[in-house]
Amino acid sequence: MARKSRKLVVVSNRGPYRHEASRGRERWVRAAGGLVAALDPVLQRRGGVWVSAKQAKDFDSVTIPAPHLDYDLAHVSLKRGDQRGFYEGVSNAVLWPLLHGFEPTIQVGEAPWSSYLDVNQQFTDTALSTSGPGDLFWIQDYHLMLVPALLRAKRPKARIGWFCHIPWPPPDTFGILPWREEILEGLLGADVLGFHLPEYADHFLQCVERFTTYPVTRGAVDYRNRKVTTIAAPIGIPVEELQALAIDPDVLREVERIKHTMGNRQIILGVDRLDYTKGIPDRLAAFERLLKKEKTARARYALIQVMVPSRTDVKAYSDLKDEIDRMVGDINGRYADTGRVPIHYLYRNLSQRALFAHYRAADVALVTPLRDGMNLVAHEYAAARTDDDGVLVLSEFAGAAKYLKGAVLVNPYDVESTASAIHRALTMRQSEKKERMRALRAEVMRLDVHRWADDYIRALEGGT
Ligand code: GDG
Repeated sequence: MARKSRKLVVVSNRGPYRHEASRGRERWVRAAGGLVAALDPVLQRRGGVWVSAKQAKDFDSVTIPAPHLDYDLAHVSLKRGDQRGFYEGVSNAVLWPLLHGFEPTIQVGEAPWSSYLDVNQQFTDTALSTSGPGDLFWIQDYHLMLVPALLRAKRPKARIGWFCHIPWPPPDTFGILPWREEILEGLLGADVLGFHLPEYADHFLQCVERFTTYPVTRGAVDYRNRKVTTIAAPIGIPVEELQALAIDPDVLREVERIKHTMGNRQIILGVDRLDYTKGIPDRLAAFERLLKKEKTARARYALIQVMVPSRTDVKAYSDLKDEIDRMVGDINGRYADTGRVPIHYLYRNLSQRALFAHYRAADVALVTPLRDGMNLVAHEYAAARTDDDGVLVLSEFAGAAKYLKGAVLVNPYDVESTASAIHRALTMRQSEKKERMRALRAEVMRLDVHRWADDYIRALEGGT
């Protein structure tokens, strides 16, 4: 594919790959998580540079040409104290729960706001040093909400975009933030602000109306002689590539192995980063409810829960891990038989091949977050099911629920009805399953990540 003339500069806290060198051997590790899953294939196709925080001690803060990548990596070296304050103290302890609407979890009191300012400045400096006039900046997510205005101060004519991978809450929730005006000013340095849902973009504009004096008209803000446009741009996955993976002969062999291991039980699958927004305890409670009310369930159904370690230094996350460990132990203790446990709990990062084998082996995928910007696991499950089999049980509070019409929608807070929905999915007629999965797959194809990126970049280039 022909490369566009304007270089794309993606800026995000977490980079796509980690470089590891030990005992003379080198390797690059790809980070798990929705942002990387979406943007890596886009940059592989289009080229450009990805600016992110240095993840390992042996990185230098210079652009590293990575020979097997079709784009460059540039790194920001953060001091340990800045990293803690910015990442753990502000981004994860305040902004993440705030933007997801988890108000009681927000720890705003002692939050080191100055680290957030400093780190956003450092990202800006690196982005400037790896780019030239005319390049396109695409800033990602809630860690870097001041970067658009900081870039604008140095490159007044640049085209700058920002994308919000998580929800944006209504003004009453956003207004909790002591730095609400600073954040809005930071974002208004951009030309285009992207959100997964029209609803999140509307909430953002309501916040601008409530907390600033800038006029808002038809999806845009009149900001100091510039127009800042908001767009709904639902993210997707690289469908073609992932479908091919799902039917790779090695993956299909692994599918058979998984099914064989689980005996004749139907498989229910959950795949999440460890996070309180993902609703894992509520999901376990719903599965337990099913085991309790359906007498034959323990002989017929098994849950495989894959949970990727995440933010393990943050207390809310280690507490959640303890809670989930206890619940799994408790449910397995009560419902296991010798040689057969109801919950298979994998606390680790699986290879993408193993992950897709699990999608393909699962009769039902449970994607039941309490709140989620989009949720790409839902998309991936549908992409893996080239056989039109399997049922997706999806929370109505995931952004994906607004688009993926073939799913069985649930309210994850309602344990009883979630248990019934799981049972319904497990016992659904083949014809209904096929019809739903076809609808789901058509929608996932429509939302392909390359189309998401093309649409966004077109909007970003639009103003020149
Ligand atoms: C944020 C928003 C939004 C998971 N386990 C393994 C593994 N994964 C990969 C999945 C998927 C990704 O991680 C998770 O993506 P999600 O979208 O579900 O969630 P977040 O990480 O919270 O992402 C979210 C997203 O940004 C994009 O805008 O959809 O709402 O919260 O791709 O496959 N990958 C591998 N092994 C695992 O065990 N290899």
